[in-house]
Amino acid sequence: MSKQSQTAEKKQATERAEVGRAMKGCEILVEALEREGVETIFAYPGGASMELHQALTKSKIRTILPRHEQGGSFAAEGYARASGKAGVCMATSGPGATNLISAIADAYMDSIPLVSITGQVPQAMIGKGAFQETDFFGMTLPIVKHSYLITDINDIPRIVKEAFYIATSGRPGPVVIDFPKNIQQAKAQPVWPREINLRGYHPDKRADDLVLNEIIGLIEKAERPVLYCGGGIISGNAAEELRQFAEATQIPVCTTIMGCGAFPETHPLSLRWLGMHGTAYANWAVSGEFEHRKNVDDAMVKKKEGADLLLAFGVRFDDRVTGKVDEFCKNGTIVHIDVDQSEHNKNRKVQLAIESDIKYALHRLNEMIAKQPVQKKFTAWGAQIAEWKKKAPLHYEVTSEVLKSQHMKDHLTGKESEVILPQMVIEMLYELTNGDAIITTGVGQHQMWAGQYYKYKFPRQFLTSAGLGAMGYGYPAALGAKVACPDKQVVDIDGDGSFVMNVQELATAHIEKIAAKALILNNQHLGMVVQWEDKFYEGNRGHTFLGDPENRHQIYPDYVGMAKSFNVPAERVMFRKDLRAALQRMLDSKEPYLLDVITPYTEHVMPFIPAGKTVADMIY
Ligand SMILES: Cc1ncc(C[n+]2csc(CCOP(=O)(O)OP(=O)(O)O)c2C)c(N)n1
Ligand SMILES: [Mg+2]
Repeated sequence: MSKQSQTAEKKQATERAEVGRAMKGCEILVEALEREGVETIFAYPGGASMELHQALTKSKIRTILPRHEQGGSFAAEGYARASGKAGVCMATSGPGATNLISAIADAYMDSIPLVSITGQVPQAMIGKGAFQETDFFGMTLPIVKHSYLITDINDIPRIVKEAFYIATSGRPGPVVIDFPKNIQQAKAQPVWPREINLRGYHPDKRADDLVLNEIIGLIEKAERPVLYCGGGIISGNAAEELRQFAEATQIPVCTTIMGCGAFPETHPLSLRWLGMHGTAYANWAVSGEFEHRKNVDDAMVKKKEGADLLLAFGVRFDDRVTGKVDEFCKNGTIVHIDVDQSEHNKNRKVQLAIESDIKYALHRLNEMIAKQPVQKKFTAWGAQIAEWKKKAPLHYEVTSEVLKSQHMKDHLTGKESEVILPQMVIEMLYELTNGDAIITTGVGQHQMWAGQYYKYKFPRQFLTSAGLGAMGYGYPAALGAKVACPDKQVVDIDGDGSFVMNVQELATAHIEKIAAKALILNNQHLGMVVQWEDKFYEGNRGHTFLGDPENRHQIYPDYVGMAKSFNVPAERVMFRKDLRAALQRMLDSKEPYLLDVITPYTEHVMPFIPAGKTVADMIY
């Protein structure tokens, strides 16, 4: 473009823009947030961001004060995951900003639209080692979709508009806006742009009909097709299109953990989720059934073929899903549709890679199929899957391991039949909530059981830190989800280790009247690490006990006492006979509530494919 026409275009854009009254930089930023439709911000103040808080006090935006920036930023993510809108968090420079890093990394891994605003020291102090100065722009570069350091007050309206557009469009992700204090205090007349023009960023990708036709051709030729769907279906709002497509073609659907709820898990075509702790039948359907081998050096002996066509939609072949990637769907043709081209052939080489918005691709496929229905019937394949489902359902029982455990000796002598297994709690919660609650989790065994024993029926129902696996995510995320969906029952199914990492957010819940529930599956251990110790280190405990070693009879710490000190009602359950009524009291509560359920630490999450191993190494 010539310089002349560039100037003409700029002039035109300015003419189209709206000019506001003179205000301070901090006020411009807050008005820009309002213009983006932001209703809630999770923000913790400090020297470099108090100007922004002053501006927020005059805004209609609801400012929620978390008790730790990590809690605030996880809450913003929970809000984003539950609502589909961008979550917004804010912190001061230095330690406030660094406390946001886990959530930014989490949003990056799980493709969550998160806008993080940080105060920065005045421009003249940048690079001088000023009090509470960190190079937040530099520090977050590898974990953002995009970032800005504001250097000119006149850029604020454009930057905020771009930030929200980038965070929410295409493959969503986190955007950082670092905001020096002197610009917050300066004054200018904002120019509000009506549109944005980002050179080189065209997120609206659409597959062409030719390639979509090829998919239909592959389906007609296949004998054993499987849909493998991820979080992209949810962020792309394509769940309805997926259901139509699966029903029209009768192709069974497995999802990733990120994809839980993308396809109703109560549907006959659902294989639930696959991978390390996924269902045996989902893993077999994708990679085939093998004789279980005790030794990884033994040959893999195949019993039944898996998928000959894998339709990987909005999914990224994460290692917790694929295990040893060469053995993942080894003999199948793989079609990968993703809006982010950089995922194509990254972890797994595929035969057909298509860059497209998944909602568009599925919508168009459905139109084509409506005109010309798929002729192929997958009757034999359906029967094979039904057989696998029957052979290896998710299951649990009170094992002799549990009965012999220290847990029983410490707490249940003479009342052995009253022991509560974690899986029972989740199944009961599923029943009592009719499967309609929004569930958040910490990270560990409880997270996997929450995925297995609660069946997810709709998108944005299961909010979990999947790619990053950040303990402490559950309760703050539940607060964010409850703010986004006040009419929904929101329950954080948490571990004792994970919950205590952000326990301070009980204060936020009480003060802000956010009735999110915390259901702690308290095994007094870092259960998931214990499971690996049992499996790979002969049960040698490497700092995985969370209780008081000098008094094992006492549950430690006292979560009920802790909750009560925050004025959050709470109770503890040890015996099975008390569980149902206690869960009901928790669900009936109109305010936040903590239920501490004591469970044995001896349970292992099953099925289990050890990291980097194959479906032949699966225990189920
Ligand atoms: C912030 C963070 N630190 C450490 C880990 C490693 N880790 C993964 S699961 C786990 C145990 C979690 O214990 P708890 O929350 O009690 O859940 P449980 O497995 O007992 O259900 C640990 C330590 C992690 N995922 N995140
Ligand atoms: Mg635990």
